[in-house]
Amino acid sequence: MTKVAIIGAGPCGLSALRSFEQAEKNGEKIPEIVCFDKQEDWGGLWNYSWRTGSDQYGDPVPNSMYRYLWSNGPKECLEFADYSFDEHFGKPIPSFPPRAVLYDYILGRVKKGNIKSKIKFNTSVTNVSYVNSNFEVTYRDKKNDKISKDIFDYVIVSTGHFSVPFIPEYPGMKSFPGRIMHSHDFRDAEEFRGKNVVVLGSSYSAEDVALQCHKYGAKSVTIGYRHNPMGFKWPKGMKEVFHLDRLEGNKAIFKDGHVQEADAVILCTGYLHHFPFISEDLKLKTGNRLYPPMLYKGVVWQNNHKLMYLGMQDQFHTFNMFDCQAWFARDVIMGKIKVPNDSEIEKDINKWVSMEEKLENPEQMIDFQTEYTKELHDLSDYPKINFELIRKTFKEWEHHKVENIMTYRNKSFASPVTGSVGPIHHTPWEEAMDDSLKTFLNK
Ligand code: FAD
Ligand code: NA7
Repeated sequence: MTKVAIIGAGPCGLSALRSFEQAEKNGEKIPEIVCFDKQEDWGGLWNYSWRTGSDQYGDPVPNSMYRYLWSNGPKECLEFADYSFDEHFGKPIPSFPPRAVLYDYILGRVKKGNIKSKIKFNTSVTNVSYVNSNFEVTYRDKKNDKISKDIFDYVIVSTGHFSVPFIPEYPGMKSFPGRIMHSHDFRDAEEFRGKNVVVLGSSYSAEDVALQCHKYGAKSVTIGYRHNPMGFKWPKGMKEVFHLDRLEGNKAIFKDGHVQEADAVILCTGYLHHFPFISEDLKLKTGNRLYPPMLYKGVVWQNNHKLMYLGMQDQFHTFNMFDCQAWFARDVIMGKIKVPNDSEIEKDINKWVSMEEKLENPEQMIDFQTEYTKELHDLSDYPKINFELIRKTFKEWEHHKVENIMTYRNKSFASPVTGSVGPIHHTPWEEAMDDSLKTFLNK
């Protein structure tokens, strides 16, 4: 019997498990599946952990999410086609839920069947190599400190790429008297109440960590961008300045001459695609981009079609794109989709990569990833979902952010699955301090 290893039980790994479950429900004979996750429970980054550094077994903690994290995009854009928010919550809910609500939704879809029984928790995959036309997968049962090896026909890598921080060094860091940390270790903005905070970076983490610190009472927040500023209309107490030059004592000195006293520096400098467990010939090497190279349809490893990567793109689209990838991977594995010859594959990858390299602004990037997801969607029986509405919603969301970065999360959108419109939330985001599911769902 064909054996498939799925590495990671975050949203991507769960999409893969769900895709096989759906095929089985349709009466198809599915391969034997073993999923490995190094955490003690499922949900990937959405499974909040207070831990930073390493866990009780000496393994690096993958989690990068923090308290008070509200979705940074409309939930309608990530909705599962086969499991709507209305179905899970029994009613329409507002468009920007906090982490706990999305976590509940992700798990709702996979809890009912026997998916969980296929996952080995507390199990780190430590090596994947291709030997004699099979994959050898080595894994460590962390609780019992036991190493085992199994043979698989296919491997799906769904280990995420926002877990291993990229940590640069600036002059003066060694003698800085305050705290220096990466956003990967950020857990609770309350820690920075009354403090002068310097945030480095100009992408999603910089934007959100800076806003969180401001919202939960930081004295000042200064964001240092390296190339382009985010350029939002920041509220009083926040500003954006050009590139950190050095730290001198507790002062942050920027290249535009700006000097800021700092109690803490938070490096929102992104993450590494880091796969220390995969042999060199199978390892994806890429920065955080919308179309990583060497992946046919963004999924199948160019040099070995039995190896798949899910969710390795930079992301506008998330959960439903992961689903489209998973359904595609499943159909390749089950022989329903034939991978073309090498030159066709190369042509297809080059086409997408060269389009990606020409993208100039967020609207074009949204269009690009929507086209990519739509193309994948058409290749499998993943249920119908209105990608044109998702495209429109993403673009409106971008405009709302430019209009007012403090209020974009108070807007509501229509579901691409059921058409129902999310109600306006009872508390504007700026005043909503409690991120629990109970408070969010209460009238
Ligand atoms: P992950 O969620 O990272 O899951 C990967 C899993 O693989 C983990 O459970 C990990 O334990 C496991 N794993 C890793 N290595 C191994 C190994 N060697 N052996 C065994 N198991 C392993 N997306 C949104 O749609 N909306 C948001 O609001 C949003 N906010 C975000 C905020 C932050 C701070 C971050 C970092 C990301 C955010 N994202 C958001 C994007 C996020 O990447 C996706 O939502 C999603 O979690 C990606 O799923 P994944 O399965 O690819 O990876
Ligand atoms: P991203 O989106 O990969 O962005 C990384 C940011 O880090 C980007 O703005 C980079 O600036 C910046 N960067 C990288 N190196 C440096 C140095 N040396 N100095 C200053 N700035 C630097 O990662 P995020 O963590 O923001 O987002 C990841 C996910 O988390 C995302 O999906 C969200 O949903 C939440 P550049 O643009 O190259 O000038």
